[in-house]
Amino acid sequence: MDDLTKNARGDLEQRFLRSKDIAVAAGDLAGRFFENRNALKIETKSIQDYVSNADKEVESKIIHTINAHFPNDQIVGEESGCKVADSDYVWIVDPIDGTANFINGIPHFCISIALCFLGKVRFGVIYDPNQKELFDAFRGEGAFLNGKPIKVSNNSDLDQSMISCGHSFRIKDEIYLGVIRKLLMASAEYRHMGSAALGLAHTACGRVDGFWEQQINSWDFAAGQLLVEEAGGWINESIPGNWLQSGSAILCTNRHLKTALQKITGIK
Ligand code: LIP
Repeated sequence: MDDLTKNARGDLEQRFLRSKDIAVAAGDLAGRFFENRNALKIETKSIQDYVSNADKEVESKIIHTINAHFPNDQIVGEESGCKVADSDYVWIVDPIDGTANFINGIPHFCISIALCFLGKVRFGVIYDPNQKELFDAFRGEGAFLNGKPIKVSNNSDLDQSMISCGHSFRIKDEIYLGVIRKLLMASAEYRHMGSAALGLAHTACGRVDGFWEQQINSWDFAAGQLLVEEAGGWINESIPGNWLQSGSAILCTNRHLKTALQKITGIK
């Protein structure tokens, strides 16, 4: 954290502490909507890409709370786009990551909140309301699950690995199928779970040995990328400079499987 003044660090710490409360409160609200799924109003954004009134109302609650405490901060939300004018502090919010799971009644989704300061992600928080699991990381200070330190796996054998993968219909099928085939040929297990943020969080705590998706939005990975880094993992250096707007391909893993997974996915 040597590029921060004492005041900036204090301001970030204040936001970090508040972000955990925001994520848990948002997760509890999402959970209430989840219990009352039959009442959801669902819209289709594109092929197999949905949004419900739950996504919008959870995001609105998150934005309202951030604005109340930090009125001059900028907010980038999946459902509402960009709020407020330019600010050194930019919040990146996915109110329900795993929306397709959510609307189908599959209890695998989360709230993902990250903060950028001067263009660098400084902290990330991911809350899974179904498991009551709060993942968090403050840059330079490690990654945690419900307050306990977490680390990526130590597995160095693909034929004993499990890789979390994601896919959207924004990407050509053969790209996804090609990577899955190569994983299977290497005797690697894969899981397609429907939430990039949880795929990154589970990589950070070693439940899976890595996460790959060919193209995801910034709000899907902003928090999880820092969790993986702070848990001793590796994440692709090819994330573009305009990732906040354009999203990115994402590959992350432990240090042992990096080269093998780079070769399988073609992501550096
Ligand atoms: C989802 C990601 C997932 C991806 C889906 C979708 P959402 O985010 O977490 O990895 O494959 O296409 O983008 O839309 O549920 O917030």
